[in-house]
Amino acid sequence: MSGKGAPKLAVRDCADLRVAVVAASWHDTVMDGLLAGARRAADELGVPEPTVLRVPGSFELPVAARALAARGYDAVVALGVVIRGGTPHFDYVCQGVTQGLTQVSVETGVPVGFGVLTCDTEAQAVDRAGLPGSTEDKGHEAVTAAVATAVALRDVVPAPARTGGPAGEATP
Ligand code: DLZ
Repeated sequence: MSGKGAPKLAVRDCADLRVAVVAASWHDTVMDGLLAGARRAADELGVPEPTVLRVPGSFELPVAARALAARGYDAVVALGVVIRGGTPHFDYVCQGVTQGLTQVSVETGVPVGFGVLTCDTEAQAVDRAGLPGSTEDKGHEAVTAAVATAVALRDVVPAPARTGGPAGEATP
């Protein structure tokens, strides 16, 4: 994916939204950039400072996202970076995290921002991590997209109807 064609999102009336970030721990420098971008986006949007939950690797992101989505957060953002190695492991981790996060979002009705970089090289990841010299800022993008989606959903579907219970309580 090229990143060309990204929308300029104007997100309004989100100051009361609660945002949680789940972040993997592999690849320190890139993760620092993604987390900083996520916090910067929350600050620019005017949402309260996000809760941040660290997990070991990207494969653990879905279960953490699921737990937070069930605890009343209006938007959850997943951050991670997976770098291709010499075995098919990369494909399994990427597939697991992508499908897992999609499932969390669809099953709970809570938007999950996808800030997981899946790259061939570390240089590609650095270029997308919102670091000095990076061309893209995927942590920032993921928070903005999740909050924009939460606002869009709130405007058309009141929370209890969306979740089937008290705010944030996901019912199967
Ligand atoms: C095992 C593994 C490898 C090889 N590479 C990465 C990576 O590039 N990025 C990442 O977030 N996690 C990696 N992991 C760890 C897995 O995500 C997971 O934490 C372990 O398989 C334990 O479940």
